[in-house]
Amino acid sequence: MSAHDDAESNPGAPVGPVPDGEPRSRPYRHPAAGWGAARSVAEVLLRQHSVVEGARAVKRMNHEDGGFDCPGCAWPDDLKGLHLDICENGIKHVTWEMTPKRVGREFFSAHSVTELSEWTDHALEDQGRLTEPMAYDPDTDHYVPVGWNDAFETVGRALRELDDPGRAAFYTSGRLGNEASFLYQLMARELGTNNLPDCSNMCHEASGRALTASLGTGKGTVDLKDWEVADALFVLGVNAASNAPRMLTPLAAAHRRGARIVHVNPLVEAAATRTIVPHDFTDMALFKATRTGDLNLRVRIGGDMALLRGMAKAVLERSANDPRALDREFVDRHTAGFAEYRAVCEATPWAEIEHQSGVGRADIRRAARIYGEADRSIFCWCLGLTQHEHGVDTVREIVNLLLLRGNVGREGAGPSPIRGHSNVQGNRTCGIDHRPDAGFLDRLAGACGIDPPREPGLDTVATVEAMHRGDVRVFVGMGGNFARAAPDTAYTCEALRACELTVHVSTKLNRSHLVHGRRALILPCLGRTEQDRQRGGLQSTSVEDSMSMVHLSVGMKRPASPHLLSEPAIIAGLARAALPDSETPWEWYAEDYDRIRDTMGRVLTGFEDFNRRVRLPLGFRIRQPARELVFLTPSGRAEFSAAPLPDVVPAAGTLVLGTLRSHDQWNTTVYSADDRYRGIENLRTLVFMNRADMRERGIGDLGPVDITSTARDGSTRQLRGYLAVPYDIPRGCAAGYMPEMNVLCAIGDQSSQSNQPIMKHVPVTIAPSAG
Ligand SMILES: Nc1nc2c(c(=O)[nH]1)N[C@H]1C(S)=C(S)[C@@H](COP(=O)(O)OP(=O)(O)OC[C@H]3O[C@@H](n4cnc5c(=O)[nH]c(N)nc54)[C@H](O)[C@@H]3O)O[C@H]1N2
Ligand SMILES: Nc1nc2c(c(=O)[nH]1)N[C@H]1C(S)=C(S)[C@@H](COP(=O)(O)OP(=O)(O)OC[C@H]3O[C@@H](n4cnc5c(=O)[nH]c(N)nc54)[C@H](O)[C@@H]3O)O[C@H]1N2
Ligand SMILES: [Mo]
Repeated sequence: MSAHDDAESNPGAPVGPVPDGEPRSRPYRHPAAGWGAARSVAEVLLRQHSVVEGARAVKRMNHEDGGFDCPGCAWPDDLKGLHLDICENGIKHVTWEMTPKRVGREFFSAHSVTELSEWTDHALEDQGRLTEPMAYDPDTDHYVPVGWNDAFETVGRALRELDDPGRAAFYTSGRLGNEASFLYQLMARELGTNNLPDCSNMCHEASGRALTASLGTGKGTVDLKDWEVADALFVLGVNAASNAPRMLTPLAAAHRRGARIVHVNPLVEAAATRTIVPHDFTDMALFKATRTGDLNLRVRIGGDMALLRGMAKAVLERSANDPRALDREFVDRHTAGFAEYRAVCEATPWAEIEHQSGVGRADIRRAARIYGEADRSIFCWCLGLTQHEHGVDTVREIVNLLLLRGNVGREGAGPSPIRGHSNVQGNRTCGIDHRPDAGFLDRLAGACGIDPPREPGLDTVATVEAMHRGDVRVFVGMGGNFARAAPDTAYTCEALRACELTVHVSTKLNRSHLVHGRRALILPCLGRTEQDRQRGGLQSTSVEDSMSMVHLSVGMKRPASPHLLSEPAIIAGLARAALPDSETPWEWYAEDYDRIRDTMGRVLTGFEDFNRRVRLPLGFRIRQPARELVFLTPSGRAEFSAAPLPDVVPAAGTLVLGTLRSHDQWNTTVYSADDRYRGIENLRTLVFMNRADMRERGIGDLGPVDITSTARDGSTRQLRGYLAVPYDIPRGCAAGYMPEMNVLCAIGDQSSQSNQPIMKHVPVTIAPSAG
């Protein structure tokens, strides 16, 4: 065993709640959503003692006439405002924030940090909302109350004392509103660093890089109106029923109007078969399910690029007899690199495509036929495609395929990445980016009178490594749960502990508060559901969804505690303390967010007249040049990419493991130990395996196993005593839950194309538990 063995790898305690029954696994045979979802919501409301208020809040969620944006996923709001645009997991998420439970100073004086470290992550968050700023006291090993001004001064002094601003890192989790994001990056850059790691480094970094290289636009080009008219929808590597449940509605609608839907996933997830449309109450009453899939391709983990290339090969083959198979005019007028791409498709043998994708050519041809018969196709994807070494090439392969039939820049067609956190896309738009482009920095300098640094900053993995080396001394986390979310739990925890100061702006207690630097602060903030009153009156913040719609979110609930500050106010306080002579009007900004928006309107492309447009019903859409056939690439055209296929087939005796979410969790927040759509009860420390792979290793149903990962540098990491669940997953593939399995993801194993940690392709061996 290496230094990373289990005792050190586990930061103290399990993530999920202590199950209240025996672990169980049985096939789930019902449609997605419907009454199972309704029951699950009722249970959550009851558990959080918030039936009346929770139900009232749900009615204010995602409403076009004001109301707050669901802090759940980034799926866009229903354009017509016809539906109560909500879902089971959004409701769970909101209720979790709105809980009446509180974590006050008495709680911290009753429990030392060492004691809390033994609690499960679930128990920590379940204590309720944080209520006042707390500072770590090393003498007593307790968090003790601290005033806001003292807290700001602690951070300010630590930042002022650094010999280089690059010794601080400012992490963002994707819930932060646009206005706060803008202030946050302004603070970092005025200090002199681009060290702005964010959760996007772990989810859609590959998508942004790929779309920028291919189309000159780092975002999807379609919106919900396009979803409503597409003839074919391809859904790759996303567990929609759990992670973007509002997508079930357009999927079902698409099927009803005759569109074809193809799912590509090693697992047949709940959204891939049929759903009871979540807010269609007649459907619910009649238990009437709508199909949401025509074809399921069970690709091997990492095999998507080969599958997509196979589809392209089939399209090209067909074009020999049927010229309409290829949109030659589009290719000639708008693209570059077609000849090379065609050559690489022709040169890739079917046998290799089948071997690498794990899908037979007849099925690939079937998918290609659906694509070829559709006038307008949309491809959407999430982490199943991005968290791989070759994530960028795979997303570019999607674009290749779209370009062949001119499926970019017109109605009902195009690439549609499914973003994760509710405002992760907005964070980037507003400057949370460790590799800012020069134009943005120039405009920032002009509008804000600062001299921003030009050299790239650190992303998430690089930040962990720099903290571990002692190069980064101050870590500020604006939301999120860095200790659990980042790869290589043991290493990341060591890195956080090596810091001089760790600061977390949070709504709830989590693991990252307990894995702290020499000094540490917890700064509690308002949640999105809460009223944000500043000197200038009641404030609203804006967010951007997966489809580039920017709109306002207004909290309606009384704050969880009178001592909470808003995120913009906290950033302003930190900035003033760190930059006492700054000419940026930090306090003035925090009094009225319209003022921040006015400045943003001068810096951000597409945000002209921001304050007026964001108040239009449903807000406004940021222009995507590629949608208008304007490609901001070096050639001025959409670029094909002719990358070679990677070898993703596991070596003999090994498996590849993908880490994923259960239905009952939000990233590192785990609500229960159940995973309804996968038929799991009372169990999170599991690994899904193909039955034949289990048999070959002498592993029985729910048998205990040890899972050992081998990193590129040869080091190994292990989880012991997990239970093997036989599952319908391709041979050679295995899957289990994040964040528990982050223990197995080596810090250095990141994609050379995007620097994204490779969280869906971890080489492992699995053997019956040594006991
Ligand atoms: N309720 C809820 N909603 C969420 C979240 C949550 O935790 N809970 N998290 C939010 C965030 S931040 C994000 S980024 C998104 C994440 O949303 P998802 O991307 O859906 O998240 P994962 O659970 O990681 O699931 C990845 C999916 O990819 C599949 N997969 C794994 N490997 C491969 C592969 O090689 N190829 C293909 N084609 N598929 C593969 C898995 O089987 C799974 O269905 O969801 C957001 N929404
Ligand atoms: N192995 C593996 N690891 C992964 C992934 C994977 O698929 N596999 N997915 C990665 C992805 S895509 C992501 S996005 C990351 C998620 O990483 P993070 O975004 O860092 O983690 P979350 O679990 O979403 O953060 C939860 C915490 O956010 C705080 N919070 C909640 N609401 C608010 C708010 O309104 N304001 C503030 N300031 N704080 C708030 C609460 O204190 C809560 O404890 O994990 C990544 N890690
Ligand atoms: Mo994410």
